[in-house]
Amino acid sequence: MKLFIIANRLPIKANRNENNELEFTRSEGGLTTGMDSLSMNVEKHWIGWPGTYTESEVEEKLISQHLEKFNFHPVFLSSDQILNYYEGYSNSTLWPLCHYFYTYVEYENLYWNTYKQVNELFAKTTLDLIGPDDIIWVQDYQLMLLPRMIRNSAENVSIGYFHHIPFPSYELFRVLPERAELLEGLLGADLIGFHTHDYMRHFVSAAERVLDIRFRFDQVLLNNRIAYVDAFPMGINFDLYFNAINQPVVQEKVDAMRETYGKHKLILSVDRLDYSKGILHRLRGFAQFIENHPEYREKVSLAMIVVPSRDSVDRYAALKTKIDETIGTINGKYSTINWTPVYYFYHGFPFEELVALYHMADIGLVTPLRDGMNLVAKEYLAAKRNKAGVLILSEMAGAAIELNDALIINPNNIEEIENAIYTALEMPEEEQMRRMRKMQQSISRKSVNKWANDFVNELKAISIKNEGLNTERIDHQTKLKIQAEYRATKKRLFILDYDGTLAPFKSKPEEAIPSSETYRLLKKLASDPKNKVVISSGRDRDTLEEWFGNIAIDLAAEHGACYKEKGVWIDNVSDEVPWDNEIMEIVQNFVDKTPRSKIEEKNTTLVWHYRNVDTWLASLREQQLFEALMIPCARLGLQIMRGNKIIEIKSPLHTKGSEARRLMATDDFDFILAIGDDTTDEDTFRELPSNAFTIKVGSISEVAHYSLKSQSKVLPLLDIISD
Ligand code: GDG
Repeated sequence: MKLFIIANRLPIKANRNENNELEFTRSEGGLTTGMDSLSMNVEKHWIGWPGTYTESEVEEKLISQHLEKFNFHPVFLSSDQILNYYEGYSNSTLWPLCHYFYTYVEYENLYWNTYKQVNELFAKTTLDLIGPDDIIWVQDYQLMLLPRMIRNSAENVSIGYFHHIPFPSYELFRVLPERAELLEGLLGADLIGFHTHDYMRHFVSAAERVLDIRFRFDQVLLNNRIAYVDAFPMGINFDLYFNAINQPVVQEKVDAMRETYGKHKLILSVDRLDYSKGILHRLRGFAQFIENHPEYREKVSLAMIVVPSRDSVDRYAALKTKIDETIGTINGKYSTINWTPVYYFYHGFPFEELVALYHMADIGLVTPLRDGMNLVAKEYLAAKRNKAGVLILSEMAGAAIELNDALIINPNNIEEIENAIYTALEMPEEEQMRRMRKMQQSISRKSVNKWANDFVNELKAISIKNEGLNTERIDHQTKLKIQAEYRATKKRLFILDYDGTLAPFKSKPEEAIPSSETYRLLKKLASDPKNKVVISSGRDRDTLEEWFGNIAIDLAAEHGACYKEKGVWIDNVSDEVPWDNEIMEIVQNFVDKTPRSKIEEKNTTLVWHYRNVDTWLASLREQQLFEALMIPCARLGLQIMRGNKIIEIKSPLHTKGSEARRLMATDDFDFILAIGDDTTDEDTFRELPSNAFTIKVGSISEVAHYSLKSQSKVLPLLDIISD
């Protein structure tokens, strides 16, 4: 078993140096640390872009050969692909949307087409490498289509996906023209992880509404595979930051910085250049603080590290200019001979210097307008070994859910930032230490190691569950076994459901007319005198008679309220409809207030159909209707049944189960086969003896012995076994 981690970038960068030789630089991000610490004994492989362009196949080969020694598998991309897939669809469409910067979203067909193309390239590389027992873990929004693409060619492989940025609410996500493809793409995974429960909730609601599927809390049944969603808040390598100050080189840096900054209090902020990080809000908050608190002038400075990122994208370049200007204005206005209010660094720092700054800073100021998690906040806390300090943290960062001993602010309120800086500066050291220790305890337990282990362990457990589901399907051996029994027996009973079984389930029931293949097969079965063939359906008598009246089979309409045997229709119940005006009015009222739902009146059953209703509204109305009907139906002794996108109100005297009982009593059958897709068919399965072949179509059932993956497999199955 191998673990494949698939991310946009490999944790290594290939480059040509001045002498035109290939050079490789490792980058040890949080993800690499998390993966390295997986407790399970598994061979790890990475798939991703190596960070360089090359047109030469020879060079590609050279790079691949070098990287493969470390189990790194490169996906080579052209500069156009990076422009349109990475800077384009990923960073100019998905990124602003997921961070609620709605007006920044760019819609370009070229972006989307390249995004699909690059995801396909990743899929191809992956499929060439993986075996059936391997685990695949896809990382982040650049590869949202990948889980489905892999699943399409490797049905049973175990796939996880983690979304590192926020998942927006449905109302926002729906604006994307490609929303359905993206959600479908993610649902190719067995486990979809987010940093917080809120993102998870948003994803579930978007998937339900866009794809018309229904989750049971954290899981959804898709084609005999259950996909799960869960929250895994990502942590950091706590020990690395906590122990850093013990390294002499870090201590030296701290001492040197002390010299530079004198006795000033130091506020620190660290981010990649991004509009989601609230950098301008932070500067305004700090400026307002020094304006309104002159007593702190010359006593506190803000050290702001901005790591260059995506600055070839116009919007980022514009942000950079604005930051430069704002800092210029603040420093121009408030600087003195002895004091610079804002120290600004537009470059990355080596780890030792960054951690020294974390350790030294009196305040960590983290003010994103939206942030999936924000690891800087956690790193700042971890670097404070026996050292006081206050974290000011935006409530819009995923980390705010865990770090409630920070000073939590809303970055859109500049006054809150100003006040929090004041509170932090005035906070007694004892209280600082108390809050710090509590948060350190929490982040040391929830490290990045735990994050990676939790995710992979859950993914493995899900794969085992999904494997279990798959083994219940009918394989070739089972088909032969049924066929052998068929041949060896003389009195056979077939109980066949119609909609979703003999015919595909249609949103408009009148469109589900029998195909010529259905007729051919029914006639084939009926032509053997040893067979008794019954279509047992919820449909009304007239429809069944119209479709099948001319074939020598039996029929049971409206769940057995009436049935046709040897060419004669027999009523099981009186002609009178069992419901009254009150019930009719209730259902009618629900039709009126639920767009796209409808009522169907059969002889003995009243049906409320909601197949075409928005999923969220449908589940609300279904529950409300169920409750509204309970008392009136109890008064009349009626049964309320939840079916496939319907609620039925009917007499409890006849069900598909009672019909099965009746059929069983008509002869001494030595071969029974029942097949159906709905919960009502489970009533049939329940009544049959244990040696009957009971087959559920489309999903797994606790009652049926076998399952078929889809309706399209039903007719071929019946054909084979009756040969
Ligand atoms: C995305 C999501 C989510 C920064 N400057 C320097 C430096 N860094 C390192 C930090 C930290 C990382 O970069 C930044 O991580 P964040 O989590 O703060 O933010 P994003 O880059 O936007 O990450 C985010 C994350 O994915 C994980 O899921 O938390 O919400 O947007 O580790 O230390 N490292 C060094 N020098 C620097 O100057 N050495």
